[in-house]
Amino acid sequence: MAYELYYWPGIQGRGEFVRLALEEAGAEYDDVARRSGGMAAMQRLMDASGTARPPFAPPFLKDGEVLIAQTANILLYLGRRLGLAPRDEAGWLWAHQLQLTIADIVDEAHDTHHPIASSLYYEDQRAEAQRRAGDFIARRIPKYLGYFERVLEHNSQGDHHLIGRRVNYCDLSLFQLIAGLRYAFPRAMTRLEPSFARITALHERIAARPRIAAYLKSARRIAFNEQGVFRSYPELDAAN
Ligand SMILES: N[C@@H](CCC(=O)N[C@@H](CS)C(=O)NCC(=O)O)C(=O)O
Repeated sequence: MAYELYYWPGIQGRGEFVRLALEEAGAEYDDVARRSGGMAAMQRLMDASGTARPPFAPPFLKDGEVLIAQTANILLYLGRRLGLAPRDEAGWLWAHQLQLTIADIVDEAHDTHHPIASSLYYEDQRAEAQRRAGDFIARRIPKYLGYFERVLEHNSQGDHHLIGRRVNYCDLSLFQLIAGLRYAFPRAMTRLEPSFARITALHERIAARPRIAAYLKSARRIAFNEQGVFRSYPELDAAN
C-alpha cells in the first residue's frame, strides 16, 4: 500500500524533507493534498473530533492505520523502513538528533521573514525581519553549518555521510537545507560556503544520486517560491 503524505500543495516547505526520503527509496506514495479533494481530506485528518491522534500541522504521513506528524518523527518512522537510517538504537537516536537540529535551523530560517508572527504579512514585519536575517547570516548559519561540517569530519566511517557509510535521511535533509539557504540567501551562501567544503560536497553528491536527480528534474519537485519556508527577499540577503 502506498504511503500517504499530507502537505500543503504548491510549496516544498517541511514536506520536502519527507518527499526526498520517499523519492530516494523509490517508495510508492500519494502526495494527497496535490490532487483533487486532497485538501479536504487533509483538513478532515487534522480535525481533532474525527481523529484519535490528530496532527497539529502538516506535514503528516499515513501508513495504513498509522498516522504520524512532525517532520523529524515521520523520518524516524520512515528511516528504518526505507533503509535510510542506522538499525541500532544508538544510531537511530543519533539520526533523530541530527534531524531535530535541522528542524531547528529550518524554524530559524522561517523566522527571518516572519520574526514577529506567522499570521502577519512579511511587509508588516520588514524592519524586524531585516535585523533577524542579519543575525541569522552572521551567527546562526555559520554556527549550524560549522556543527554539521564537524559531524561529517568526525564520522569514523568517512566524511561522505553524516552517519555511517550509507546514505541516510539526514544526508538528504542537509542537502535540502543547503538548497533552501542558497535560494533564500545566495550572496551570503556564496561567501560562507567555502568554509564548509564537506557540506558542499555532500550536497553535490546527493543531487547526483540517480533517483534524486530524476526527482529534481520532475514536475513532482515544486520550485522554491515566496510562500514556503525558504523565501527569496534580496533585502534580507543583503542585510549583512
Ligand atoms: N515542528 C513541525 C512544524 C510543522 C509546521 O510548522 N507546519 C507548517 C507548514 S510547514 C504549518 O502548516 N503550520 C501551521 C501552524 O503552525 O499553525 C514539523 O517540523 O513538522
